[in-house]
Formats: sequence, structure tokens, C-alpha cells
Amino acid sequence: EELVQQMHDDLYDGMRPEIEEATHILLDRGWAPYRVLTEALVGGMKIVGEDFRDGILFVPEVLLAANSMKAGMAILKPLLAETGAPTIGKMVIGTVKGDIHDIGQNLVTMMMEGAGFEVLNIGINNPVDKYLDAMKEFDADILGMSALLTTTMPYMKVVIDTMVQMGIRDDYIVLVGGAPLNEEFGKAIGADAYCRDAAVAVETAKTFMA
Ligand code: B1M
Repeated sequence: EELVQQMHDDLYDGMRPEIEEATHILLDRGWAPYRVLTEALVGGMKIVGEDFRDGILFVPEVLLAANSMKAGMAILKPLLAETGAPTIGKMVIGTVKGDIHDIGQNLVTMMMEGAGFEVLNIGINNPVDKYLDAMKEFDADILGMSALLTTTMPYMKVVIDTMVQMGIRDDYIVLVGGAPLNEEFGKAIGADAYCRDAAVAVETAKTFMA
């Protein structure tokens, strides 16, 4: 699809109005919102990530790309949440202390809401107390933690260890995700499951709530 290729280029260049327009065009062409999300937006961000890693793109450019991606996501959000499914469970999600990458968890939030979960997204840079307060206030069934940096992902263990010390670990299902994580890491820190992407997060959460 030519327009998807164009969107990858526009995302790369941080061209927000173009991304918004193209998102509408694909929807008008009958594309499912999830397909627009994964193929056009997530696919484009993958390329940005590779060139960021290789020193071809820098933080300001990546921020523009991220903001363009968010603008596209904002258009898709009500469509993904439109299912009217009954509430299956409640989740608190946030990025761990020191981590400000919130696109992935915003996507997880959208998909979970679309699948019938109530989600309290507590944003970025959360110390243990923030998570615990939110879980209690919101009466959550599930804690979701996100980390995109190898330097911040160990903080997930700090949160889980604190829950263990407080004797509340087993009151919650703990799901973790983020690009640098894997299955072994999830096990090692005592999470219930590692979720590779937003779709897996939904399926995993459903399994645990069943
Ligand atoms: Co950053 N960054 N960044 N960055 N950034 C990465 C993560 C990096 C891999 C880039 C690279 O070098 N290739 C690298 C980390 C290297 C490492 O740790 N080994 C990196 C770095 C180094 C940094 C800085 C340190 C750069 C600097 O300042 N020198 C800095 C750190 C800031 C901080 O957090 N303290 C930084 C800053 C930034 C920006 C601000 C410019 C921007 C963030 C904007 C924002 O989020 N608002 C940014 C971005 C955009 C990226 C990349 C390019 C893209 C991340 C993203 O949004 N991906 C990223 C490269 C990459 O990941 N390949 C990179 C799209 C998103 C949909 O995917 O987040 O993986 P993802 O989420 C997926 C799954 O992982 C999963 O589901 C999601 C949807 O399918 N998932 C979960 C995620 N969380 C989940 C939680 C769950 C379940 C599933 O809970 C249940």
C-alpha cells in the first residue's frame, strides 16, 4: 500500500498533520483501526527506532515522530474503544521510575479498553508508591508496568518485591512489557507474565481474569 509507505516517511519526518490526514484516509478506505495502528503507525515507529539506535536520528526528531504517532493514535482511540463490551477487569498501568516512553503503554491502554477492561493509566516515571496508591484507589485486578530502557526495567522488581513485603503480591495479576524485556526477565522478577505487545497483553489479561 502506497499510502502506508508514505505514512512511514511522514512519521519519520514528524509530519503530524499528514499523519492525521492519512489515518483518516485509510479509515475511509475501510481499513480496520487496528490495522491502521499496527501497519501504518507501529510499523513506521519501528523504522524510527532503528535509525535512532544507529545514530541517524536524534531525540528532537524522534520526539516529533512520537508526537505524530500520538496524533494518529488519538484518532483511532475512540474507534478501538467502541466495542461496548462489559467490563472484564480493572488495570492500573504506568511506566516505571526513570522512564518516559509512554507510547507503548498508551497503546496497551487503548487495546485493553477496547477489549472491555477499565484502565487507569498513571503515566510516566512512577515510583513504587504511585503504583500502590493507584492500585488501591482504583481497586485494580491487574498491575501493568512498562519499561523501554535496560536501565529502568530492573525497577519492576523493586515494585514487585515491595508488594511481596507488604503481603499484597497475590492480590494482583502483574503483567510487564516493553521492548527490552523478555519472557525470562518476567519470570526472574516474579511477574505473572511478560507481554510482547498490546494484543498479547489483552489475551493474557483475559486468560488470567477468566
Ligand atoms: Co527512547 N530509547 N530514549 N525515546 N526510544 C529507545 C527505547 C531505544 C531502544 C532507542 C535505540 O537506541 N534504538 C533506546 C534504549 C536503549 C536501551 O535501553 N538499551 C532509547 C534511549 C537510549 C533513549 C534516551 C536515553 C535517549 C537520550 O536521551 N540519549 C532517552 C531516555 C528518556 C527516558 O525515558 N528517561 C529517550 C527518549 C526518547 C524520546 C523522548 C525521544 C521518545 C519517547 C517519546 C514518548 O514515548 N512519549 C523515544 C522513543 C520514541 C524511542 C523509540 C524510538 C520508540 C519507542 C516506541 O514508542 N515504540 C525506541 C526504539 C525502540 O523501541 N525500538 C527508543 C513504539 C511502541 C508502540 O512500542 O514501546 O515497545 P513499545 O510498546 C509495545 C510493546 O513493547 C508492548 O506493547 C506495546 C505495543 O505493542 N508493551 C507492553 C509496552 N509496554 C507494555 C506494558 C504492558 C504490556 C505490553 O503491560 C501490561
